[in-house]
Amino acid sequence: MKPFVISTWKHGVAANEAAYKMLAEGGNSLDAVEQGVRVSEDDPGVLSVGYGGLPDNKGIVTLDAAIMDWKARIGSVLFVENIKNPITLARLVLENTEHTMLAGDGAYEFALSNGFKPENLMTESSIRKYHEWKLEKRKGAEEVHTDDFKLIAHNKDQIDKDKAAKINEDGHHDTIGMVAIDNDGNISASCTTSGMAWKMHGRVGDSPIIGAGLYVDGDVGGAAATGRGEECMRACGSFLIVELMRQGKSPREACRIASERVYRLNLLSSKNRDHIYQVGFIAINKDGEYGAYSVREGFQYALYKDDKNGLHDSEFLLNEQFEIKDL
Ligand code: SD4
Repeated sequence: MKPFVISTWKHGVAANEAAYKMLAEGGNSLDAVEQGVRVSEDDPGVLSVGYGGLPDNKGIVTLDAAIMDWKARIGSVLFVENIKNPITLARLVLENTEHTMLAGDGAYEFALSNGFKPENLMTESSIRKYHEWKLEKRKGAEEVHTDDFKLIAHNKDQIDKDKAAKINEDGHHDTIGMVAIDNDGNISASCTTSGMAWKMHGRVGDSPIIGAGLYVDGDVGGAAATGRGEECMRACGSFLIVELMRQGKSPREACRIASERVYRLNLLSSKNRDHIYQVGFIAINKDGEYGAYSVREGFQYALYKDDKNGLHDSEFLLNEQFEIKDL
C-alpha cells in the first residue's frame, strides 16, 4: 500500500508534511498521526488547538485529544489544562495505562508524572480575543458561540453574510483530525482541540470521544471529525462512517450520509437550531480510498497523497441560501 494522510482544515497541510515524512520513511500510521497533529498543537496561529487555542468562558484553555490505531488501541484525554501536546498524553494513555480516557486533574497529574512541564497556553492574541469577547458580552450581546451567526433566519435581512463567509476562516473552527494509512495498510486516526471558543467551563466536545471525534476499525478504515462537537456526538459521526464503509459505502459516500445524519438529528433534537453549525468529516478505507464531506459550505481538508500535499474544498450539504422554513 502506498501510504497517505488526510487531515482537517488548512493547517492540516503543515501537519500532513510531518505525518507523511514518517510514513514515507516506513513509519507506522500511529506514530504518523501523533507527530502530524503535534504541528498544529505547537502553532500559536491555530486558534482551536493546543498552544494559542482560545479559552473557555472563564478564560481558561482546556484541551481534548484522542488517538486510535488499527488494533483498537485507544488513548484519550479531556479537560486538560497547561499541557501543550495533549495528543502525546493521549498516546501515553494508550501505551502505558490499562485505561482509555483520563480527564482533568488526573490527566494533568499523569502528564507531570511522565515528564510533561506545565505551560501557559494563552498567547497575546488569545488574551486579546478573550477580552474582546467579554466586552461584547457586557454590551449585552447574545452569548457568543464559536459559530454564532444566524444563517437560518426567517427574515433574509437578518443573515449576516460577511460573518457567514468568514466563519470557516476566522480560526475558531480548526480542530485538527487526521487519518493515515501506512505501508502495511494499517490505519490510525488522531484528533486534538481546545474546543469551541468561550465554551462553558467543563464543556467537552466530540474530539476525545471515541466514535464521535474519531474511529478506526483495522479491517475497514478510519474517520475523524471537526466542527460543533455537540452535533457530531449526537450522531456518533466517526463510528457511523466506519460502519457505513463496512457495509460497502465509499469513504465519500459514508461521510455524506454521516453529514445528513448529523443534520437530521440536529433538527430532531431542536438544539442549536438557530445556528447553522459546521461539522466536517474525513475518512480512509482499507482499499486506500479517501473521502470528505461537511454539513455546510466552507470545510477544507488537506491531503498528502502520491507525493503531493494540498488543500481541497470539501463537498457539502447546505449552501448559504438554505432556510429552515424550506424543510
Ligand atoms: C469541539 N469539534 O470541541 C471540536 C471543535 C472543532 O472545528 O472541531 N472545531 O466541538
